[in-house]
Amino acid sequence: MTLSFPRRTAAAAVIALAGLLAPVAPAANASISTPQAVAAPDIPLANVKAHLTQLQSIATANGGNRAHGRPGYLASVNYLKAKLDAAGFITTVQQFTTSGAVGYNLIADWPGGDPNQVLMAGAHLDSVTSGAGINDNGSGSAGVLETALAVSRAQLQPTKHLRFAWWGAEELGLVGSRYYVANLPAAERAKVSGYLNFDMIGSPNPGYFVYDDNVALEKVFKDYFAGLGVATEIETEGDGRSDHASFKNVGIAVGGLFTGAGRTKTAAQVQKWGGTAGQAFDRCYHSSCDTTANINDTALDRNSDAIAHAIWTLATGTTTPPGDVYENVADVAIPDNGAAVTSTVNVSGRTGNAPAALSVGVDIKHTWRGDLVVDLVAPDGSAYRLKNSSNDQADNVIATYTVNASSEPANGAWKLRVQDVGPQDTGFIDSWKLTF
Ligand code: DTR
Ligand code: CA
Ligand code: ZN
Ligand code: ZN
Repeated sequence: MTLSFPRRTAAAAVIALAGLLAPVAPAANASISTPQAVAAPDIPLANVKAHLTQLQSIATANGGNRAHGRPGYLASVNYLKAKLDAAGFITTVQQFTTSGAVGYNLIADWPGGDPNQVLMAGAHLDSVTSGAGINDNGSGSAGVLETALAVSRAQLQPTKHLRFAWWGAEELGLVGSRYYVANLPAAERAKVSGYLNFDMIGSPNPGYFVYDDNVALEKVFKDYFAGLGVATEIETEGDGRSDHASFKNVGIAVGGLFTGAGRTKTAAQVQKWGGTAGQAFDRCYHSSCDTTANINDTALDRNSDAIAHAIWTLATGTTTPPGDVYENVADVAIPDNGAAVTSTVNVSGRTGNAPAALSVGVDIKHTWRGDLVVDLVAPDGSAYRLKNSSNDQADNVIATYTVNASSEPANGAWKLRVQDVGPQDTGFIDSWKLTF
């Protein structure tokens, strides 16, 4: 079937030709002077698990738990504080009393950043008395700790001021975080631009739940998981049941992640996440079996990396930047049922790696898109499948894909590769673009 497509005007053809000959500079609307979000590093799972091993040892050496008012809790505070002090944080231990015992909040400020824009991330460090509390909430504590240490390793100079916190006596009713917020002067409270909470992020039968209290913060996490190809659901098991509630109650924007507690995973959720239907997300919730054996490594790794993504994204850009667009508008004919063709975009002048959520905008004109296989090819040749062939008989592929390209250096020749693998239909690449 021969297809005639309205060809571009002569003027556009000149632009198209230019597109072939030279990289298109970032679109005019991209403001290079605006501090751009910097891509986060990978958070090593082994480091996070090493913290969990330490917390397990602390519990084992202190009556089997790390609960408020017990020696295991203060030993946990001292372990984290030593790590943070050695990494250059300004740490503060805030004392409070509840249920007849002294409790402790550990606060760690990273020097620098705008003191009037404070981004906070936190986790409760206490366990229940019945066990070591490794998933609840050693997992969140260790993920936040390792992200803070990654900030130090990177000597990050964020736009916002970063403050990390580990709360005492959450299990007694969010006591530590409530005490912190209640004793934060109103002028200081007003400077907190957001609080991110991480309570249970390594459940053994995990779900991927994102707090939906604030749309912008929720989007940061949803975009990250979309880049991994991991479906998420909004967190509904516990509005108000963790430390983010202390901040939300005074009007501070909150977000966070959760992998589930005592509720059971449905068959539909197993379809998207794997695991076991009809079984609790964490069968050892608040039990003595909440040990280092009660962790799903994939969930812990993904969520720890998501914490870092959120910190880097929210703290290093003044707003969500429009992104720098690199586009090629040259038409490239796609041979019917033939060899793959490519269209190149040259990226230069950037620092570090591409983002975990690299946006790939594609505009391909074709009358039987099921014939088409589409890949993004990174400068080093790594291919990322965007679209497989199918029996979809509709026209055109006009779509935006999100690719986790965080392992790829940003600069270089990126290619869109398209192959028509079925007979009797042809088309062309009309344009495509990368948005960083
Ligand atoms: N309150 C937490 C566990 C928990 C239950 N539901 C949610 C929802 C969101 C975060 C945490 C939780 C605890 O037992 O520590
Ligand atoms: Ca990781
Ligand atoms: Zn708990
Ligand atoms: Zn918890």
